[in-house]
Amino acid sequence: MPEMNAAVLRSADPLAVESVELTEPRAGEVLIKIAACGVCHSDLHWINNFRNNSLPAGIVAPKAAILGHEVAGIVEEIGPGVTAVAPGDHVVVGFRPNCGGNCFYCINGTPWLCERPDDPDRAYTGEQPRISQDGVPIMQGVGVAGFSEYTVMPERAAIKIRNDAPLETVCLIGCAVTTGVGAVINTAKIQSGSDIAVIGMGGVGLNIVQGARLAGARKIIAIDTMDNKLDMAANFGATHFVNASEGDPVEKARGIANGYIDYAFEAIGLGATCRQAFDMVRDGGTAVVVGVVGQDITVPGRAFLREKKLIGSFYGSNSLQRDIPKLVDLYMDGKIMVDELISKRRPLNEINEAFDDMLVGEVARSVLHPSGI
Ligand code: CXF
Ligand code: ZN
Repeated sequence: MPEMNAAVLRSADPLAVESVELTEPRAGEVLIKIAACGVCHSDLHWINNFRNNSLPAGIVAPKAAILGHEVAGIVEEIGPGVTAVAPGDHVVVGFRPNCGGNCFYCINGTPWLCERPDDPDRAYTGEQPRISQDGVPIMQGVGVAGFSEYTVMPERAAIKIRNDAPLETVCLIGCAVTTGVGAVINTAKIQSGSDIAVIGMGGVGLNIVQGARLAGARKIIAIDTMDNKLDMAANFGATHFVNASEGDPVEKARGIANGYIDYAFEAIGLGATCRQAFDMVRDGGTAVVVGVVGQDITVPGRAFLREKKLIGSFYGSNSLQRDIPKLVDLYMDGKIMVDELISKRRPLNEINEAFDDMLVGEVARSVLHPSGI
């Protein structure tokens, strides 16, 4: 069994780079050498949940986990029967692969909700790892184990991209870009000329902003408590700015759009900010929850008499095989910005510093370079 380095999470601080073992790719799987992995807020949620023993229902926390799900790399080896990619192909990894037509959701054109009937051991959503240490399995967080030199994934998660695209940048298309741009284009399907608001200018929020620009929104109102993040939003296409620590953001945003915000996107993951998104949209308007919300969301029932809508968006309602190569092309054509999301690059052994930066709100995204390619 090949050995590699990976940043391993255990219940005590800090994460540590350790040697672990990886299985050879089985039928339908590929081994990917990881060039770059973005550090996402969901990884931090995972760390907190892991330490508080509050992982999603049904997941039993093992002793250790490897996080990281915003990955680009090069296919090194393929298992029996693989046809989608070949060794040497450049890939962006989709963290929630779909079965491609064997479940209710894929048959009905909603592959981002795939139930993975072909993955009975739930190998790629973290429960059944392909990585171990001294024979003891290590959980793979969201399923990709991107904070490692290599990962093993099903071929349908390894999305082949053009090989002139810089892996060190397009890794962000594995999560933040797809989630944010997709929320606007695929989930909300906003009409051009819409007035929209976005709450939270992290990696996902900035991508919602640029998705709205791409879709031809008129007013794009960026909302955050930090001025440095609002400055970044201007670069991504926001037209108006609300510092939520100075007065009521609902009132301010509504004032900017004369009371008629068509769509408000929540990209933080708090019940209170979801409520703000719902309150600020006009009658008939839509609040889109993009953040990962662990709490209940309470909204006034009477608003539904005015046809207000509250909807969810998961992974940008994306179809990996269609949307990832498309987003790479949009980036290569200069139509979406990705380099500007990356505030810092670090080697794998600086992973704790990357999380420290995230906590103080200093970076939109840090990118780790686990294998030196
Ligand atoms: C998350 C969404 C909830 C499951 C884990 C991944 N998305 C992006 O970070
Ligand atoms: Zn993510």
